[in-house]
Amino acid sequence: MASITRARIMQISRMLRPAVQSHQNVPQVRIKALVSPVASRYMSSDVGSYEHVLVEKRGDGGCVGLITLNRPKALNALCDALMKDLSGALAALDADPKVAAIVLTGSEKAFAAGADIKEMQNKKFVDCFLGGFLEGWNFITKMKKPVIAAVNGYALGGGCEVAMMCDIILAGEKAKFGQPEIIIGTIPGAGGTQRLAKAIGKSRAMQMCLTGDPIGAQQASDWGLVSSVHPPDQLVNEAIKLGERIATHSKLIVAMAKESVNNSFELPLSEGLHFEKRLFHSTFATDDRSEGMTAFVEKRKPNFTDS
Ligand code: DAK
Repeated sequence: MASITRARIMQISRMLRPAVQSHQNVPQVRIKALVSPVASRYMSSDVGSYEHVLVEKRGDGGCVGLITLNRPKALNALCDALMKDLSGALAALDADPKVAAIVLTGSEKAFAAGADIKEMQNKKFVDCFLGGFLEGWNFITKMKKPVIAAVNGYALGGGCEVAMMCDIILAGEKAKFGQPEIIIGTIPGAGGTQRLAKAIGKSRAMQMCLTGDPIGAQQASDWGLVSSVHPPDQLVNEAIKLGERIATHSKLIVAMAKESVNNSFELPLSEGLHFEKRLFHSTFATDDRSEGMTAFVEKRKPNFTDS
């Protein structure tokens, strides 16, 4: 794989910015260049091998991409280099036509214990504000394909926020979700006061952010933060099975459904409903909508072509 320098990524990104802004179609092979200039600082130049994440393809025909955060000595603390690796791995799997869903996991002890406190320790306000410190983590939410977080162990601070940027969260029985930033004199900065409040409600989010105390997997399930809880050693397989189930559908229509659900967090209800209706109408311009309904009527399995 030819290596691409950061300067080259920035150059391509600048060249494409007008096209992106005017919503023109840009081929998927240029996916790296579609990432915003801020996010591009996290881009890896090599889509195949990484220092801090492991990438595999699992499931039927390799239809599920599996990314394992792999910085065990630091409990997968999300240092800048790890986030850069994660961005590269996600972008590569999102662009891979064989992959229908992506599972993101860590170790049994830690999904991720937060942003790297040692990298933050000596920062000053001016470094953070003018340097755009930790900006660009949102790249996780820009994936077209569903991203499933399989959380074992600690998901704290930025770790909990990364899990919440995913589309679905499955938890191992010993998972711990928390926003402990208050304990180290700061507040969540990547969705811990926003996505968490939307997921579990104001009172519970307030309690977690103001005490810094974590909640267990069952509590997270009862509060609606996670979809289901599994024995730790079966968690990743369960997530892959879920990815395989999604992979039986049209990738194109799955991407539309994902976009529409995600827009429910961004838009007022009337606009969200309008957006949903327009996307629903749009499915009638696809071969897969036609194939799906025809297959139902003919009592056979659909043969989707993602078109
Ligand atoms: N950063 C750096 N190193 C960490 C770490 C972290 N978050 N968490 C753990 N480690 C390291 C420890 O320093 C230790 O390293 P050594 O001392 O061995 O070199 C090693 O991992 C093992 O940790 P412990 O010895 O502490 O292990 P224990 O089992 O005793 O305790 C623990 C596990 C998870 C309870 C504990 O490590 C802990 O409390 N960790 C810190 C959790 C935390 O406070 N997390 C929140 C960090 S603040 C933003 C994006 C993101 C963020 C902000 C803005 N923007 C987009 C603007 C996020 C902020 C945060 O996440």
